[in-house]
This record gives sequence, structure tokens and C-alpha cells, in this order.
Amino acid sequence: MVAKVFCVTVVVVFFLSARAEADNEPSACKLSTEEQLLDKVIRTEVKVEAMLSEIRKTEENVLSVLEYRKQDVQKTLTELKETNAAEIGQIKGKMESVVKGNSAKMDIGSSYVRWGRTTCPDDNELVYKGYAAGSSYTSKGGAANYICLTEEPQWGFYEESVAAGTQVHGGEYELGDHHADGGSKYFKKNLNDQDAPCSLCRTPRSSVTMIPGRLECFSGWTKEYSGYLAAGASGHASATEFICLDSDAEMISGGAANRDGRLFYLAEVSCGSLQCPPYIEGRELTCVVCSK
Ligand SMILES: [Ca+2]
Ligand SMILES: [Ca+2]
Repeated sequence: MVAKVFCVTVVVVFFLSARAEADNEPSACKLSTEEQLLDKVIRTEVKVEAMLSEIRKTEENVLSVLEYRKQDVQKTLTELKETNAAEIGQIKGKMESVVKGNSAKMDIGSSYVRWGRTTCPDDNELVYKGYAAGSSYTSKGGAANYICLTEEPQWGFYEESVAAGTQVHGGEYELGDHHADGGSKYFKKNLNDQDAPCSLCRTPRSSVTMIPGRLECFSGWTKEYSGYLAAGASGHASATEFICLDSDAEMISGGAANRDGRLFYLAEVSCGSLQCPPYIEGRELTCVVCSK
């Protein structure tokens, strides 16, 4: 019996140590049917264990390959993103260059008067600066619009005698009657009776409009400047248009004297036919010049 057990042990050790030769039985052993069966079971277990070991190794190999491939794919994706970002940047730069070139070729843009200022917003071109002017506030006729005269007049034929026709007067801020400190709250300085400058600005955008009652533009539009709505006085003989006085309006040097001419008053709300709310009786109206 001890010999037989020894024989089985030899078989197990044999298979564990030399699986490749698992089919070679030790021929010297004489085994009973049960022992042969046990021997078979042990051989099968050994084979199964060997197979499981192979499967585990294969699984480890597969996982290792998958991890490597994953890192490889991630690296490729990162490279692609960087390449795409660089290419997109280049394409964007080229498109902007083409658009700028086309804009220059097509001469896209529009112009407007910035009332009360001698400069233009950053991306605008200053066409010229000068003096706000128009018909006198005492005129029963004349013209209703404000004009922006340049500082460099050119003359054609002329006669220096004054005719009874139409005259152009300088523009003056008339802010002393109703506003404390000559409108300092609105324009950061006392402008009462000061003479008003203006500038003609050219924006690179093709549409430009003044929106009364707003300080900001609507979505998609660019703000050129904002301020307060102004016009001649309702009680004066001469009608005017409404214009937008810049909220940081300047004054012409040496124009402090009260000589009137074409006047600027702040325009205020009068409820009635005008809807209140949203408008409120007596408030000074704002304005913004927008382009797109
Ligand atoms: Ca004046
Ligand atoms: Ca005055």
C-alpha cells in the first residue's frame, strides 16, 4: 500500500514538475482500478491547472496589449487635437486676413457725427473734428439739422456783406436753466454756455444708427458712444432735430461766453401719448450710437 501511495505521489510530482511530459506514465507502477481512476483524476486536475495557468497568462498578455493600445490611442488623440488646434488657428488667421483684405477692397464702413467730442472710438477713423453749428434758435425758418463744420474751411466765391437769407451759428450747450452745475451730473463738467465741438467718425462696420432712450446697444451691435438726447428748446421759434450728445462731451477752448446760436438742451420725457411706464415723466433721455 505504501508503495502504491508513493507511486501516486510520484505521478503527481511528475506532472507538476514536468507537465510537458504529462502523458508519459511511470510504467513500473502496478495500480488497481480505483487507483488508476484516482490517477486519471489527478492527471486531469493537473492538466486543468496547467490550462488555467495558460489562460491567466494569456489574459495578462491581452490586458497588457490592450493597455498599451489604449495609451497609444490616447497619445494619437492628443496629437490630433494639438494638430487640429494649430490648423484651426492657421485657418482662422487666414480667414480673418482674407476678410480684412476684402473689407479694405470693398471699403466697408459707415460714418456718423459724434456730437460734443473731438475724437473717435478706438477702431474708428477720425475723418475730421470741428464745430457744432446750425441755424439760430431765434430763426423762424432756416434749417432744423445740426451740422459739424470742419476747422479748415475752404471758400468758393463769396461776398462778405450779411444778407437776409440764412445764417449758420455756432452750437452752444444751454444747460443752466434746469440743471445744477451746468450739467455736471450728466457730462462730468459744467458745460453751460460753452461752445460745442463735434467729430466725423468712420466706423469699420457698415450700418450705424442712433437709438434714443438706451445706453447699451442690442445684441450683435457695437456701441460707438452713448450720452444724452439733446435738441433745441420746445419754446423757441426754430425747430431742430434730436442728436446724441456724448456723455463725456468737451468744450471748445475760448467759448465760455454766453453768445447762444444753435442751442443744445437735454430732452426729457413728457408722458401722455408716450407710454409711461416704461418711460417716466421729466427724466432726461439717454442715447447710444450703435454699428454693425
Ligand atoms: Ca458760448
Ligand atoms: Ca447760452
